[in-house]
Amino acid sequence: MAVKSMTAADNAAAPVPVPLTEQDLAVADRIAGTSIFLGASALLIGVTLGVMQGLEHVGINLYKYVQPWVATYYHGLTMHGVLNALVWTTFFIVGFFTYAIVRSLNRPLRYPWLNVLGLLVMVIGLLTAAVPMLTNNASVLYTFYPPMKADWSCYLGLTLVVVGSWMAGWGYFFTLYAWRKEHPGQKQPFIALTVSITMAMWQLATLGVAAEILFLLLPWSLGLVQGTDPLLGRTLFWFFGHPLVYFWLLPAYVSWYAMLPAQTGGKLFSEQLARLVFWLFLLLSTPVGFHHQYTDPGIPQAWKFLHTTITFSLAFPSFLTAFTVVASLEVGARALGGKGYFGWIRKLNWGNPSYAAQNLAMILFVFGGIGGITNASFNLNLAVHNTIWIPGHFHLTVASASTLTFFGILYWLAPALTKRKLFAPKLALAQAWTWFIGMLLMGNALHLLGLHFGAPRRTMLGSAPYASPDWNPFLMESAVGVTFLAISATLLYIVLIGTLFNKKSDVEVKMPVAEPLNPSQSIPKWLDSWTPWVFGAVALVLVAYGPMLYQLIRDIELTSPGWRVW
Ligand code: HAS
Ligand code: CU
Repeated sequence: MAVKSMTAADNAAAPVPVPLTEQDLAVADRIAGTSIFLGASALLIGVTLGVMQGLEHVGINLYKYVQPWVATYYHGLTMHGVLNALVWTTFFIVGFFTYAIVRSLNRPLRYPWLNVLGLLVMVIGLLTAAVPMLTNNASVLYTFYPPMKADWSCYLGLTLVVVGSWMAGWGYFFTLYAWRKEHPGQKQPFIALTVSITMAMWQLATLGVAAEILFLLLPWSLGLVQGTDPLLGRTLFWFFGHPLVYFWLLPAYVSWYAMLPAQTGGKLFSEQLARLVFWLFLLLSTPVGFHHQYTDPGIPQAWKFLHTTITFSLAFPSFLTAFTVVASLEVGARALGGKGYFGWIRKLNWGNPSYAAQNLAMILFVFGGIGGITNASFNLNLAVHNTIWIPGHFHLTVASASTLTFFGILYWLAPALTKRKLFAPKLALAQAWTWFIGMLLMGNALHLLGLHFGAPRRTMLGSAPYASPDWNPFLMESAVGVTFLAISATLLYIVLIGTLFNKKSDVEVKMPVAEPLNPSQSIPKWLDSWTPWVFGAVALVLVAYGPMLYQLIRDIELTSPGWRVW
């Protein structure tokens, strides 16, 4: 059944659509610009620390130059993970989505104050968490596993960042809801829908970390209870931790499906498939957290196996994405005269930094994705878990598929927000390629170090007494990659700061929007309605987590004392 068309009666009852004025756009863009600016500032510190870590592994110790700001390797590693993986991503995504949803719906935010408040709460949270982190009172890494114990203000700050991002999501839901009332019977615009699905997934996922912090970590760090239960803490964390990675990925997918084809003359190959992909992510993203806990005792194998099975189902929408997005780009390249099985690839818009960055991100994700499937394979996981293979995996995913795509988005979004020309597009292109080469080298080296030698993750390898000389070629390969990344990050900030101060552009930069290849293709109702997917997602979480969580909570033992291991 296709989405029903509007009837005269529907139309008469519907509220009049609210027009989008320049002032409405200015409000949304100010939220977007502030959020992205803060995210990019966090990333600047985060990547600098990353370069220091990479060079430490080949014995170049830069930490002595940054005392006391970065007291130890682990102090730096914590800030690296939090600033890059949590702060940069969340602030960028909220900014990008706020910009995109009003354009997609051609309607102002329903409650702009809610989105402003959301950003404010995120900023207060960031500042609250920054104090203990900068002062080395929360060096518990970005996963903050108990029984390592941080200062309470760190947990509170992170909670506020999450609550602020919830508010941003509520702001989008109200806006989409208002649009639906005003447009009865019309299918929801693709970008607004996928932005909202991503945020709905995020609401469900973050319940895990909210419960972990509110019921376990905060009372414990405040001294209200004496001990904690690490297994319950980790379980609640990974309830959130896996869908967190899709919160990073889906904004990139929004761009790959709905924007990138337009940047190379392509069309969205199948809107039906694209919608199905996002609904599947809502359905399947959360009940898979045990694939991070294969080696945890106390969780029966059967539950781990169930999560393995759901994880493999969850790889399916990414396979669909590989097919649909590549087809969407190929349409464009062939229209420009591209020929042959692979010859068309040359006709893609490689000269445009925004396009090139995102296509390079996709290529790195092929390797990141394959590594993910390896990780998920229960017994193969034993060979790589807690080795530096895992940082190899996540630098090809969050630091490449997501982050390099976000850079590509910034190359049109920064000019759109600032109304200034992109500064030095050639440097931007060089930035994309150096990031690509850097991540390729570092990613390859870290995977091999983990797999062949069992080199551990979260470790100062440069001063590890057990490090064997056999590791050196790979550590060197990684250091060369890190050097490329350092150059790339420098170029990024030259381009971004240059754009901020560049002359005003006379050409207005707009959000690229890919047209569907087959506009007459109707969207079945089940691909446009929320109810089955939301209920399905909640039900699956109850089935896949409910009994285990019940058991862990029933048998809770708040006996583990807190550790300050730094
Ligand atoms: Fe993962 C650990 C499994 C995807 C991030 N993952 C991590 C950690 C992070 C992370 C941060 O099962 C470390 C957490 C920690 O600190 O402990 N991951 C998976 C699986 C997938 C996956 C099955 N991960 C991601 C994404 C991330 C991310 C996405 C961030 C954005 N991951 C795991 C597991 C662990 C794990 C275990 C725990 C390991 C352990 O032992 O601790 C899947 O979603 C991957 C599916 C993806 C694909 C690729 C599709 C390719 C596409 C591109 C097409 C482009 C083409 C090129 C063809 C199947 C869509 C076109 C070229 C042209 C020229 C046109
Ligand atoms: Cu995962």
